[in-house]
Amino acid sequence: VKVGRPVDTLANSYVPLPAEALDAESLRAAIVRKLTYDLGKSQAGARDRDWFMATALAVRDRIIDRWLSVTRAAYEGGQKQVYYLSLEFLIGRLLRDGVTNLGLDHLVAEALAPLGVDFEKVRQAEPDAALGNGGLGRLAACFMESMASLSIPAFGYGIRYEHGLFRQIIRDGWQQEYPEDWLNFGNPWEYARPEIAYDIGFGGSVEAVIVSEARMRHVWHPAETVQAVAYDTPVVGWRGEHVNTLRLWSARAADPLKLDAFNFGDHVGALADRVRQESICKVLYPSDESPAGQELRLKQEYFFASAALQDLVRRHLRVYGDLKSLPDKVSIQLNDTHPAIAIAELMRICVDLHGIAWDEAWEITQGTVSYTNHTLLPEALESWAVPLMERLLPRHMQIIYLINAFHLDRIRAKHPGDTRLLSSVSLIEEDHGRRVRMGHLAFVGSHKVNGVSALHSDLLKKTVFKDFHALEPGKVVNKTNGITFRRWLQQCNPGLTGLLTEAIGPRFLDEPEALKALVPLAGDAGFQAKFLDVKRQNKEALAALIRSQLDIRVDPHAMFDVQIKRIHEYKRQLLNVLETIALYDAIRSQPTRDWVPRVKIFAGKAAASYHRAKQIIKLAHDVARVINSDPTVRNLLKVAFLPNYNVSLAEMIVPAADLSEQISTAGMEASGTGNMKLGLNGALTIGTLDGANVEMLEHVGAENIFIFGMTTEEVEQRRRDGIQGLAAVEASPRLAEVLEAVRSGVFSPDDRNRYTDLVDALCGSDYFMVSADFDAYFEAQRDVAGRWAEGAAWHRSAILNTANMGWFSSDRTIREYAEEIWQLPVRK
Ligand code: HBZ
Repeated sequence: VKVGRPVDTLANSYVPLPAEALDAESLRAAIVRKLTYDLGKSQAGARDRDWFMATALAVRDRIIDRWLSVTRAAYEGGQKQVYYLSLEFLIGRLLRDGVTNLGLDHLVAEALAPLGVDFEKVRQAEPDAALGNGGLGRLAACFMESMASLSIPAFGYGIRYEHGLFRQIIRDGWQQEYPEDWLNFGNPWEYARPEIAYDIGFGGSVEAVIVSEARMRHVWHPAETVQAVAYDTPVVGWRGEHVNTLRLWSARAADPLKLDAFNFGDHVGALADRVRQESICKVLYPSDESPAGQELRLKQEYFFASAALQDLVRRHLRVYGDLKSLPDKVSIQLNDTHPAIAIAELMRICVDLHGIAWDEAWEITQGTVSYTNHTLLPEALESWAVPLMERLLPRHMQIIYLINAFHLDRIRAKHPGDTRLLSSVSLIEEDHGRRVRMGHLAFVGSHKVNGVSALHSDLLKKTVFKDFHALEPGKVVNKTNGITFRRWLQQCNPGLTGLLTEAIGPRFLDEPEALKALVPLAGDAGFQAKFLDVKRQNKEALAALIRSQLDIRVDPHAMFDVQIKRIHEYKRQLLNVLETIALYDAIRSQPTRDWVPRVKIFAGKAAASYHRAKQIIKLAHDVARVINSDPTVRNLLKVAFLPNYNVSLAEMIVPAADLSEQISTAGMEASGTGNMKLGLNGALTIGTLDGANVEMLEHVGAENIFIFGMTTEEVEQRRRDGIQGLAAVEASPRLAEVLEAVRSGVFSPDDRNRYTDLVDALCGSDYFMVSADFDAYFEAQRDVAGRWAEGAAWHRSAILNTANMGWFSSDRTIREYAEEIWQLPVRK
């Protein structure tokens, strides 16, 4: 019997699935069995959460056979394996992802309905797994999905944090952080593998054993060991053909308790070591683009990097017998420098544990490892104090010294006497107390280093890695980021997906660039009306959410102007808030003009210790309160800050956005990926020439994007010239008025000095060019309003954004990694 999904949803392949997966009744029976026998609940007493667990377990069963068989086939077939090492995987909810990739979405709803259970409610009962901060972590999640969809055998390695990114609560306009407990009710997607555990050492001493006259062997005797235990989550690719593994490590104390202390009545002391050791995987560091810097963070980094390497080395040895073939069979991708200690660890494994000569070990390491940089912000470049490294990882510190010595020898031989060059490329920074530069270690230990957009990769070569690039031209390459269209179009926007399928057929589901077939429809009034209708429905859903969360009524016919991302000065939410105030002033001074009604929507978290970012959140709330309660503004302007931004909230906002704010200071946003998600869902971008905006401009055409502001070079020049923000303020009566209102306490009558330091900074160095770019931004926003008022012209541009976003699929990105960095054949 031929089984599979109905042919009409298939573009060009026929994917067989197990027979029972196609039948709603047997799926229903399976769900009820899980509810009864795995959860011990009756149907009558089951809540949405229970139905979620039961449904997830039933769906999971349909993944396992494929998972086991493709994992086995990958070894047996001798295929190269990719290992993506990342301290963050911002995966969000997984049920809809699994269900749609298996083609079961309609079936699950059908299975649940007769039970009186609404799939949408069940879906929303899943906690949002926030094992990441922002872009870097979400990219890792998109890449995992794309690798599975392209049938690239891959493991993601990370940490199973008990508490993901904090829950953001806004009290009186201020952000407060509360712990997040995604694991409280169990996690149906993971398989605990208590038998897959590795010892991870810390501290202690290194013994040098003389093996022969010419050889010395180093033995590390750690003072303490913690076990890393594997938890596996299957990652299903599109159409369910391939399944990879996300393996997250949890810390387990080697000795659960000191029995003698316990017996002497010290019940707390008996557990102290255990609590300390297991604290390694307790919580995700909430710092985004600023290094956490503490000892626990370094422990996390080494903990998961070492576990990952032990695991992959063991797997490799089982099949191939020795480590010489590692570069041919394994690619290790470092997601920023957080796992960079893996370079020293792999050297230790090769040299100390397997007796491989240093030079050969170095070839193996460099041939296997590559590194992705995600930010140029100088304060984000990780470094660790040498004394801390010596204490925590004494053998690794020796290895790093040796790597550095050989590295500097090579350079000295080519550039004798160039002390500036030597100190610039040294792995050890000598100026501010001795520190290990993790970016330098990652660069030297990799065969390829990549940036995440064309502009960013270019800037890497000109700034942080300038000297390295001159020494090894060709090592820095570009891999412009992408997003998985399964989650960011098909799942989050079924209305648009249905319309696109009806209009251009289902080919784009497998080949994102086929969205180009929409281009001829962009000017078609009938299609525009349908496109608009889908957008309207998505906006109605978001309006309902805004109403229920914030008690603010917004008109779904108004322009939804959206800025959603981490709160950071360089991302310039402040610029957006100031423009909002200027618009408010303008509406009040000319109330009868034909203003375009707008809703300014913000969402994002600030790092807990980032005072200025929290102050910006407070300002957004102060401004929202004043504007939303001013009757003279009527419905022309509303401001809504949605709390607790996460992947699930993004999935609600992205399909409903009309305008996408991508307004970072030029040269500072490495790529951005929200820009791609919003563009794909038909939002027009207002943005600077920064990150991947530059490439979006090339793809969508200048008529369909609003580019404004200073270029990277102009920003650099203005900083060099030391031009103060005051110059821009004096030249702009509009900005002067806005800043005066903020400074004098118009928005903070309860504390008139609340924003004086903020305004001072904008008049002073204006490092992020908020004042300098203000007028250009204000003008660009008027162009936006003008286009909106034209109606059809806006819809045309919106459709062309969707049509031209195919290139920004993470499938394209992953193909490029596979071809250029991993040297791995990919099915076309
Ligand atoms: O990575 C982001 C970039 O800001 C964003 O432009 C890009 O699209 C995204 C994916 O490539 N970066 C991060 O999320 N985080 C960091 O870059 C980071 C770097 C060092 C740290 C912590 C975070 O110590």
